[in-house]
Amino acid sequence: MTTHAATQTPELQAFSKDIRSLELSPLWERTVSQKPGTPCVPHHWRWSELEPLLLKSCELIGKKDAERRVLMLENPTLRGQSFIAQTLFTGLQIILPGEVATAHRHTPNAMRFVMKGQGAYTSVGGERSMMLPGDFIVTPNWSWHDHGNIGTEPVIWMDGLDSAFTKFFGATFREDYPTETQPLYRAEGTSAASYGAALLPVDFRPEDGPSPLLRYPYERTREALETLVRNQPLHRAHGAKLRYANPATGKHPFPTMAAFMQLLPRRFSGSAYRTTENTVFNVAEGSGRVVISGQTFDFGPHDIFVAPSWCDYALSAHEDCVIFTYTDRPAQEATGFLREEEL
Ligand code: 1HN
Repeated sequence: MTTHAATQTPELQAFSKDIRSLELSPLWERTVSQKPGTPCVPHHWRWSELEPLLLKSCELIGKKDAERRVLMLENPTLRGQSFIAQTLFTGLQIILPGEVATAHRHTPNAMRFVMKGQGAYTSVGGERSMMLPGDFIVTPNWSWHDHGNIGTEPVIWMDGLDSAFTKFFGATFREDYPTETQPLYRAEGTSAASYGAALLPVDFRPEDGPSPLLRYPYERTREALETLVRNQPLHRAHGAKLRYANPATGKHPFPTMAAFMQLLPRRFSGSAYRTTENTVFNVAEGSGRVVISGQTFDFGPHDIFVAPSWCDYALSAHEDCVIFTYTDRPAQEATGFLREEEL
C-alpha cells in the first residue's frame, strides 16, 4: 500500500515517537510500497569456476570435517544467509570415492539434481538409489537419508531445499540416525517399480505430500523432451518444458517446490517471461544465453543461475540445451499468490 503522507503536525510527530517505546509503529508513515519482486538479484555461477573450487574443497575438508561437503550458492543480497533467493536453498555437494555422508533427517524437503560423476548412491527411507548425471532425486521431509560413493570418481550434485520455509515458520528440526548409514529394508528399484511406470500399488490411496517416487532418471526425461520437440510446437518462452510430477497425485513432488526440465533446440530464441516464482536454473546440457532483468549471462553446461521473483527472463540456445529448474511454485499456488506473464 502506498499511503499518502499524513500531515506532520508536532502532535503527530510526538505521537509516532512515543509509541515506538511500546513496540508500535504507524502504518501511515511506512514508505515501502506493495509491489511484486524481492531485493534479490539475478546471478550466474559458472561451472568453470565452481568445479575447481569443489575439487579444492575436497583437499581442505576431509571426511570427518563435515557431514556434508556442500558449497552454498548465496544471492549477492543474502550473503551469510544461505539462500539463493528468499525462498530457496541451493548447494553443490561433492562426495569422493569411498566416502559416506551419514544418515540424518530434517523437516526441510530436499531434492538432488545430479551434475557429474557416477558411482554415488542415496538411501532414502530404507531404499537405495544410484545417482546418475541428470537424475532428479527426491528426499521427502523427515525421511532418513544418507549418501555414499562406491565408484571410482568424484560425484557432484546440486541440493535444492525448502529450508527457507522451515526457517520462516520456525519449524526446523533435525536428527542424526544412530548409525552412519540406515538399514535398507526395500530393494533398489522398489519405488520405481511401485510408482514409476504409470502404475500404482493396487491398494494405494493417493495422499497429498512429497512424491513416493524417489528417482526420476535422466534418460527417460531426456527422451520425453526429444519426442515432444520433434512432434509438437514449442512454447514461445519455454521451448519444450515438462514438470516433474508426484505420480500418486499429479501434483508437484513437494508441497513447497516444483521442478522442471526443458529442451531448447539449437537456435531457439525464447520470448521474455516473468513469474512470481523464484527460479533456480541448472544447465544439464548445451550452451546459450539468458537475459534476466536486462543482465546478459552466457551459459554452458552445469552453469547455475537464478531469476528471483518477477525478474523477466528470456532464454536462447546456441546448441540443443537441456535445462533443469526448480521453484517455489507449489507454495505460491496453494496460497493463491502466483502470477505469471508472457511478455
Ligand atoms: C542436507 O541434509 C544435505 O542431506 C545437503 O545431503 C544440504 C543443506 C542444508 C541442510 C541440510 C544432504 C543440506 C542439508
